[in-house]
Amino acid sequence: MMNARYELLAEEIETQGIDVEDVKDRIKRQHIETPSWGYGDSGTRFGVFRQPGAARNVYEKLQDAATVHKHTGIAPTVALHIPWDEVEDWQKLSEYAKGLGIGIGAINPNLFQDEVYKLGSVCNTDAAIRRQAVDHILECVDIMKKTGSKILSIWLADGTNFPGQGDFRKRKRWLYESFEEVYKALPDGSRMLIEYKFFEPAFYHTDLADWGSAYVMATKLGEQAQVLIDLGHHAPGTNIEFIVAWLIDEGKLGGFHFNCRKYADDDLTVGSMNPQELFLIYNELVAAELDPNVEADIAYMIDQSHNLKPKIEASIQSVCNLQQAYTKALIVNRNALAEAQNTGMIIEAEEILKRAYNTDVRPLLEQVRVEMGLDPNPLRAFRNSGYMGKVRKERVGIAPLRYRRRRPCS
Ligand code: PSV
Ligand code: MN
Repeated sequence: MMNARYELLAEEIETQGIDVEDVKDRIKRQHIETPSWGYGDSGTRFGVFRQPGAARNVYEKLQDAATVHKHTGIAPTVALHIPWDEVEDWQKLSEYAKGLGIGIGAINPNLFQDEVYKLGSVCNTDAAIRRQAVDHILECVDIMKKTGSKILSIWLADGTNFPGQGDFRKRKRWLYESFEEVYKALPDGSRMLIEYKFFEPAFYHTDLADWGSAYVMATKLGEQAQVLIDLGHHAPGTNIEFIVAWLIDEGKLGGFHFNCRKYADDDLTVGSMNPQELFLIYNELVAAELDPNVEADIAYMIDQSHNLKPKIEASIQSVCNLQQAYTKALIVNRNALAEAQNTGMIIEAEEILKRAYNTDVRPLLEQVRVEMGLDPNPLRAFRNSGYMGKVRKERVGIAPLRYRRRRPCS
């Protein structure tokens, strides 16, 4: 079934020499991973707000992730955080995910909540604590083997709060030693993604502060180590799309944590406030994707905990925002852009990007969804499905502490 709005848009895209069928194929192959921690009750350090029907354990989180995939068609994996999502039988959990039509994605160790990590994990001055941290990451490597996950995604809370508190060079060497041990244990064909963040919970320095420090570690470790960009982990004004381009060019961009920041590491919906920045990031990603000389394998993951919005709806909305940004980047007239860049036509270059960004791609996305056998409006379809009413009745009682994210409440 074709609609007139789609046909008009397809024609406009084709007149720029862009193959609409190719654009649609790429949209259908987009893969966004949602995080298990986006489905359980969570909050900020000021409090946790409960949502009736929120997932109480990892099995229910998988059910919700599968529901997001069912309505969007492009969210077939879910990231786990250990020990929040720890189970006795990993085989059983993988089978359960498979039965729901999804897979287990990245495994995220937790090196920040245990009492012993107060003064750091792999950068702690105490060798026994560093050992405990490495053992925990190795346990996560083991979980990768049991679940078939190909990605170990590491973020450290390590850092210091006061000048003189730590020896930067010593800490760097401890960090590398620990990562090296983990790297050697990685299963074949898997990757270790190193996530940086320049603040919080440490505010004087963090040991992996920026893409440069993550890049140094990933380069020293080898091919299986790459950098992960979390959109919430940069200083205001940072040109993230430039970082994206550089890391891709060095073969070191391994993955994303999508979210949206206004001030700091906010869990806001990706693209909710700065959709143009998201488009410019995707513009670099698509430029690389279409370049036959670039080899990149990038894991696109969301890192958002929804405290105020209904969780599943917020996940569907986030996935759709990413789909929209990707689509707009796919319809950039790249030949014309290269020509404008090569001839110093600054206004033309900017207008070419704006033309794509300002295009209402919704008719194209609706057409793609229909071709994928989906409802053209995923959010509406979810709301009409009766899923929330059903789980609200089934999911009574509070999740045990270990399943909750951020500040646990009593
Ligand atoms: C830290 O702020 C972070 O971005 C890391 O990715 C963690 O794993 C995640 O949030 C969950 O707290
Ligand atoms: Mn993150």
